[in-house]
Amino acid sequence: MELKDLTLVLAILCVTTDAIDHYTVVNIHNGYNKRKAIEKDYTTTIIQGNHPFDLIGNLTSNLDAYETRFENLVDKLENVTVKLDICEAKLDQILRSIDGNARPRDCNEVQNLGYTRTGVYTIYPKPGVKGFQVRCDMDTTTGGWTVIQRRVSPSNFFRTWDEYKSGFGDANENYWLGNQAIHMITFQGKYKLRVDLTSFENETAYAEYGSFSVGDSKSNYTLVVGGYTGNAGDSLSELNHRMFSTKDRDNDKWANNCAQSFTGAWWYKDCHLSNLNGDYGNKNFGKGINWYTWKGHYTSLKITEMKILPTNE
Ligand SMILES: [Ca+2]
Repeated sequence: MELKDLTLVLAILCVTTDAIDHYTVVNIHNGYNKRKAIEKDYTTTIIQGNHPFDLIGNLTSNLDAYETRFENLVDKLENVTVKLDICEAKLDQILRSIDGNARPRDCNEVQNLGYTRTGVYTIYPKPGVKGFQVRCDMDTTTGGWTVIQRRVSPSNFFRTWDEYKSGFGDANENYWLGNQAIHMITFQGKYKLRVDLTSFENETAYAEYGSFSVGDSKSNYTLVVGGYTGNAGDSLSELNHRMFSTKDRDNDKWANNCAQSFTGAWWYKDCHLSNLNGDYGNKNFGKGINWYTWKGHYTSLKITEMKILPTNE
């Protein structure tokens, strides 16, 4: 190639390159313009409120509102919880006051109130009558037994009419509940009697009577008893319809005073097959704590308990 030709080629190349550069610059310029247009478009839509960013903004503010409402609900729920706690405390107080004001008429009702431990409780056999303490046997058979007599150690039961009327002793140790109280309890419903006996050899036996009641003071606390079952033998039914006697009040069928002669107090006839209020440990004929059909008249028993339970009949 001659120099003239080479010059021509270079000239063409230069023109082309320039043309390319110019094209590039134009394209860049167009791109810039397009970007500006898009920006302008964005700015317009944001001002008009239609932009997705604005929707997010709306959602955010809605979310804030919901959060506030949720916080209010949580506050209200906390208030309700506090009020519910107050209600629960009041209900508990009411239930306890009902329990405290409950007036069980006997140990069976004491048991029904939920007290299941053998021990001393207060019962109210009659409306308006001041309560008094009794021993409740919650362990024998079904539990709920109202203990009316108890001998567990040397103890003086050779007492007067008035003492037997109102009762004496300690319900946790040796005691007679009292003829007036026994009358009140056994006249508020139908009761059965259970007699639990223990010898000094620690043998045990019992006698149960399907019906048992004690009349009022005018009847001299007449015994009504019947329906024997058990393994100690029946040493009480023979005294059915007998009046109570003490050393100072002779209501028996004997010429002399049974209570005085046999150092006790009982529903003596002429005189007895049983003498549970007799002289503790006395082995003389008929003077000790006797249950004739089990241990005869010469054996004084170590432990005795007389207890009553309402019957469904
Ligand atoms: Ca007599």
